[in-house]
Amino acid sequence: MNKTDKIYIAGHSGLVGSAVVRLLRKKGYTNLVYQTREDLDLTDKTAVDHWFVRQRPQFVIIAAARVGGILDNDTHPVDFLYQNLQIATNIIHASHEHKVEKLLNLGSACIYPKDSQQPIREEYFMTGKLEPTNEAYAIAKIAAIKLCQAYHRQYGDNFISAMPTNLYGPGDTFNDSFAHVLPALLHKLVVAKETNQPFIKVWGSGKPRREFMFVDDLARALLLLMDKYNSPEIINVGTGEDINILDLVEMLKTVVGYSGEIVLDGTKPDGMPLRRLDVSKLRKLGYKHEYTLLQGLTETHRWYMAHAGKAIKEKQRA
Ligand code: GFB
Repeated sequence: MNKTDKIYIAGHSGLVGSAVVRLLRKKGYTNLVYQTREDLDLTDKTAVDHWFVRQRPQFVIIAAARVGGILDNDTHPVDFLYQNLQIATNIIHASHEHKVEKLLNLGSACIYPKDSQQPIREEYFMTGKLEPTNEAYAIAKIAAIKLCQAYHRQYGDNFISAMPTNLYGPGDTFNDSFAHVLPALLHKLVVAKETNQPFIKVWGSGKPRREFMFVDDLARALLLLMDKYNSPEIINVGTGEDINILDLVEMLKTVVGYSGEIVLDGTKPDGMPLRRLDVSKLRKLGYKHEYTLLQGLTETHRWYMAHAGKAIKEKQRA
């Protein structure tokens, strides 16, 4: 991509999209286009088509999706399946119709089978049953990957798909019930500290292992893929390092400065027992993440404290 090429970032205000926009701007890309949710409903095919007619982007990065943590996925399978299918099919089809030079489709590590051998290599895709708690989201992401591959096969379109691991960082959604584990726990710990609660609840057994990537590291990987990767085959994006949930809580307690107890809530699901990506394909392209988990957590905590004062005060009043 050249610095003046027109690049459309779908989902520019979310965790991933905002990191991509930050990095593109920092690198001097001047022709970025995006639209707020109020002004462009990505689940509306006609609206998406009109947007492409007007804007004619040369490059497209799909960071837009209906996302959420394990309970949100489990409780709202229709939203996760239907909305994500619509968003992906509308943007991918419009990108073909309007001759986009290259499209990057963002998948998810949850597309891999529940009982995948670790670390998870790209070729394990479609070789086994999915984790039920996030099956709806995974099916929508799998459909988007297959659609990109179909456009490549039938028309030669350069539509690539990256599979990121669990992401976190500035701009994430922080709340108790529907957020992903890392922002949910960060939020719970800060509130517990501010309100002198003696314990916080951690869902499930605390034993599942996850691989967490700081979102600015993801953005660097995505730009590298836009420059260097031109295959319809999926490619993993992660750190290659995982941690169990209880150890993550201990790190977060240190970062936040909370010394209360941890109580396990066994009524909540564990989800996939293990999930660590094999990132050797990405490494061969010359990529290595920069943030350690501790650095990423510290940075995310700093951002959260600067932005979440209102939420904490509301909690204190409740
Ligand atoms: O991040 P998370 O919500 O989803 O939860 P997944 C990861 C693990 O953390 C699970 C545990 O074992 C949870 O039981 N956990 C402990 C908690 N305490 C909490 C808490 O307070 N909140 C949350 N949310 N979890 C997601 C999918 O799966 O992975 C998405 O739901 C997406 O669709 C993403 O695919 C990559 O990591 O299990």
